[in-house]
Amino acid sequence: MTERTLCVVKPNAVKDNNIGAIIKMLEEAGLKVVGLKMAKLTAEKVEAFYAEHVEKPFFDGLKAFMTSGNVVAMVLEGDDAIARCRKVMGATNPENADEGTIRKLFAASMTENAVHGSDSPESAAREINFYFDQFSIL
Ligand code: IDP
Ligand code: MG
Repeated sequence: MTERTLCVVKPNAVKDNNIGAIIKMLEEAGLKVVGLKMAKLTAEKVEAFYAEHVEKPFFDGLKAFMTSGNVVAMVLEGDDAIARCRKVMGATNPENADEGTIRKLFAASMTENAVHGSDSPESAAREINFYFDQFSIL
């Protein structure tokens, strides 16, 4: 089923000049970029985006990391885009990520794990709306 997902290149991967490599991997997996922007998140934005994680012990570190530099957000479209994107991303903990995945190649740690990808149709809709208005998506 054709669907859309939100993928975010996190600050470590932007700093390491891996934006292009990451988009290339997603495109080669059959995903189409239909929205794209660079942004710098505030603490308030990170708290809103990661609302389900604010009480977690790792949240302060996640917030410091996600506000430490620029991110690149994109809307990806394709067959089973949500699962497809997460497969290319690899496991949350890069130590558990499969060879050839984005996180295996470009993550620095569990927190600095290079990319975000929506995990359900509901999150995808909310997260796309978080970064993009209707006039900036194809
Ligand atoms: P996901 O990004 O693979 O969907 P989530 O569990 O939704 O993983 O966690 C969101 C983000 O929070 C992760 O991508 C990672 O950056 C960070 N994170 C999650 N769990 C931990 C942890 O146990 N230690 C440090 N950072 C974590
Ligand atoms: Mg998640």
